[in-house]
Amino acid sequence: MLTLYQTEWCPYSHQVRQRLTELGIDYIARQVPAQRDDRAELRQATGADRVPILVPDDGPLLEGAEAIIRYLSERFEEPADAELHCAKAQEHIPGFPELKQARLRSSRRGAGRRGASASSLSR
Ligand SMILES: N[C@@H](CCC(=O)N[C@@H](CS)C(=O)NCC(=O)O)C(=O)O
Repeated sequence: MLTLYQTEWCPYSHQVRQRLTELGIDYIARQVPAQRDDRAELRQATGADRVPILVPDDGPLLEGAEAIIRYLSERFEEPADAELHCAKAQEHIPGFPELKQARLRSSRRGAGRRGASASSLSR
């Protein structure tokens, strides 16, 4: 199962969670302290102290929304209701400025995808 180090208030983490929702991927959310200086456990586990950080099952960790969203978009199939999740996000979260960024960052989806479905990789 994928592990995402994140905080609820972080807009970059929000972009990643939205993309995980669109792709139908289950994941473990790990909370981190609000202050960067207090993130010793995160530093020890990942070598980094900013969120978001994604730890895949089978490869090196990814840091930052752009790298994570690119990885997810290339690695996992786009489910039939991905666009609907996107539309619902726009409907329920007025503005949702992070969403636009997330869509831009996933624009490479389909290129180099390895053909595994979310369910086969995340369970
Ligand atoms: N370039 C990174 C930025 C990540 C970032 O700035 N995360 C903030 C939270 S929104 C953070 O962890 N800041 C810790 C700090 O600087 O104290 C990305 O796109 O994900």
